[in-house]
Amino acid sequence: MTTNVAVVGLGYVGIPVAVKLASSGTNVIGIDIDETKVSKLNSSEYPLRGKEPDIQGMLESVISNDSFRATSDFTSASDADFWMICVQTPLFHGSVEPNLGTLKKALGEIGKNLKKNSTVVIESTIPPGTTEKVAIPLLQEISGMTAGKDFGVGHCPERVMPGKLLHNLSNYDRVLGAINSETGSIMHDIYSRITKGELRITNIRTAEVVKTFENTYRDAEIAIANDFAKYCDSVGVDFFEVREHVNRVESRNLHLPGGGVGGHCIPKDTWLLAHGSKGVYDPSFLTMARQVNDSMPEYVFNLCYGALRKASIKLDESKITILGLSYLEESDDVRNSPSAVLYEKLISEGADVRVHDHYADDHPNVEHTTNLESSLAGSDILIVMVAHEKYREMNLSTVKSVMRNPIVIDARNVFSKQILMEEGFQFSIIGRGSSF
Ligand code: SAJ
Repeated sequence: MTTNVAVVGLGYVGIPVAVKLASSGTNVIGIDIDETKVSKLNSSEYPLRGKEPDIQGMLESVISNDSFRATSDFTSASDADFWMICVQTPLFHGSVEPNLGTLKKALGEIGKNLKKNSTVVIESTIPPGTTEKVAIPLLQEISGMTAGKDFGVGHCPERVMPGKLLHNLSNYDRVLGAINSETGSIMHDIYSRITKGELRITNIRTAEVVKTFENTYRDAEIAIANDFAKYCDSVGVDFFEVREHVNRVESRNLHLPGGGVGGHCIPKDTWLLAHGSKGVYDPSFLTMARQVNDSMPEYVFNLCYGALRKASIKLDESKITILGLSYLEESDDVRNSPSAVLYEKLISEGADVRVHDHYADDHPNVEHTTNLESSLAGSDILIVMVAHEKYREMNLSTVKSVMRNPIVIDARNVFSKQILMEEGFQFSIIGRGSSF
C-alpha cells in the first residue's frame, strides 16, 4: 500500500526530507507559502543558498519521475497518510519568547485537511510540552477527531547541518516520540526509508527534551570555552595551549572560544527549553551560559576600544574593518550573526565600519563587500570575526601595507601570533592575550 506523505515547510529541513523520501519511492507533496520557492522546486531548481552535495540531482530525479511536487495549497494533500511539519520556530524579535505562529498556522491547515487514521509528526524544534499543550488540542479542535484514536501524533526532531543536509539526514540516528505504539511503528516505517541510522521510539515529551538538550548542551560547551578564554586573557595564559593539554584527557572536549554564537538553532534552543519548563524549573544556569555567548561581541568591542585607545585613536574617528559576516566559517548563512551585533555597536559609537564577506548572504541591517582589498584600505583596525579559510591565507605584510594603522583583533585565532609580532602589528587574540 503506497503511503502519501505531505511535508509542510520547504526550507533547510523540509526540502531534503521531502526529496530523500520521494527518492525512496514514496509519493511526497511539499507545501510552502512561498510561491517562488514552490515554482523553483517544480522546475527542479534547488531554491536555497549554500552548497548541498547531491541535492540538485536528487531533486531532478524525483520531479522527473513525479514522486515529488510542491504546492502552496494544503487541500492538494488531503489524502496524505503522513504529515511532517518542518517550519521554523524562532524567537520573537528582540525577545526570548518562542514564536510558534508559523507552527500553529500549519497545524490549523493540517487540521482542516486531516484524514482519519493519518499521522502528524513535528520535526521543528519546539519547547518541551508543545505537542501536548498546543499541537494536539489544535488538531483535535479543527479536525473534530481524537488524537491517539482517530489519528496519530509524533515528534521527530530534525538534526540538520547546512552544508551536510543530505548526509546527516541519511545517516544520523533519530529519536521517534510517538503518542502510542501504533504511531511509533508507522513513524519507524517512514523514517527507515530516510536514514540508515538507528531509530529509537519513545514518548513525545522525551523527544522534545532530547533536541532542546542537544543544542543547549552545545551552547553551554561553547560558553565554557568563551569564559575560560576570558580567564586566560586576564591572567596572561594561552587558552589554546591549555586546551591542548586538557583535551588530551579522553573524556574532555574543550570547545573553541570566539566572537559569539550565531546560526538558526543554537542561540534560540536554550530559550525554547527554558520556556518549556516555566514555573517548574529554574533555568538560570543554562540561560547564564547563553548570556556568556551573547556577551562575546561586546568582549570583542572592548578589545577594539582598548587597542584604539592605546594607539591614541578616537573610536569616532577610526576606520574599522570587520572580516566575516556569516555565523559560521565557509557558510553563507547570516542568521544571528555575531558580526552584525559588533557592527551595530561600533556604528552607534560613531566609527566608520566596513564589513567583508565573500560567502555571506545579504544581511537585513549590515551592508558588506566581497572586495577584500577595498575593505582593508586605510583601516586603523582589522577585526576577524569568522574563520573563513580566505582570511587564514592572507599575507599579513600586504595587509599591513594597505592599512592606516597595523592593529588586529582576532576573534577566531585565525592568524599566527608569531607572524603578527614579526610584521609589527599591535593585536589582541581572544584567549591568547594582547601585544600591548
Ligand atoms: N562555535 C563556537 N565555538 C565552537 C563551536 C561553534 O564559537 O567550538 C560557534 C560557531 O562559530 C557558530 C555557532 O557557534 O557561530 C554555532 O556553530 P555550530 O557548529 O553549532 O553550527 P550549527 O549552529 O549549525 O549547529 C548545528 C546543530 N545541529 C542541529 O541543530 C541539528 C548542532 O546541534 C550541532 O551540534 C552542530 O550543527 C554540529 O555539531 O555540527
